[in-house]
Amino acid sequence: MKPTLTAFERSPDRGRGLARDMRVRWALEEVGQAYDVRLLSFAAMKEPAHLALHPFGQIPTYEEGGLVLFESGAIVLYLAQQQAGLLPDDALAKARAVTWMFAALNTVEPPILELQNLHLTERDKPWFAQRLPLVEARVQVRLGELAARLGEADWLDGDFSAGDLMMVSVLVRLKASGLLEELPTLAAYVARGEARPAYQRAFAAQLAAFRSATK
Ligand code: GTB
Repeated sequence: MKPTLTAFERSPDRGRGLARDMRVRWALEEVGQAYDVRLLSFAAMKEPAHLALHPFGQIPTYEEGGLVLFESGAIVLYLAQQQAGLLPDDALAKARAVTWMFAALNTVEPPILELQNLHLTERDKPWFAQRLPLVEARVQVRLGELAARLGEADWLDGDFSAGDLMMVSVLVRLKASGLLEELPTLAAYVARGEARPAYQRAFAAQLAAFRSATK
């Protein structure tokens, strides 16, 4: 059964692949699962039909037969558990890959979100200039720790896994900040993720959706 994903009709990132449907699209491409996409306006996301799928009125959601999932992490984990290609077979290696997924979502993404929200909503506030270096420093601490663990390896724990998919998805949100470039091994890690054919296909699909909505 072909699953259906929801995504922004007109992503505020203008097709730069920063919205959270991108990580699900990437996972679907990695496991070779064809999918449909239902594009939603901001208004439609808050209507009862969508709230029945997503209690917080957000994207992405994932529908497959009678199954409805929300939360990009849960969706990627489900896909990785159902189909080969994103989690190792060995139980302990699998647990470590899942740990990296949680690390991406719970430890690395929050300070990155804080930085993005600061830029988005507090740029005109009198405290912005004082707060910016503090928030950037919190991101830099996490990036430094992550770079130390990655070392010279290609991926976080052996072969590419859903842990790397999630970590790269979180780190790409920093591209405009210049902070990634301070750590060349992390910048190269993100570039390796983006160079994967599955990432490229997912990126192209979400960009095409944005372009067709805005032409
Ligand atoms: N924890 C949830 C998950 O991982 O699925 C978070 C989902 C979420 O935040 N969805 C956002 C959303 O639906 C879109 S991705 N927002 C609308 C709302 O809450 O009303 C977040 C996002 C939005 C825009 C950009 N951008 O423009 O760069 C990047 C990321």
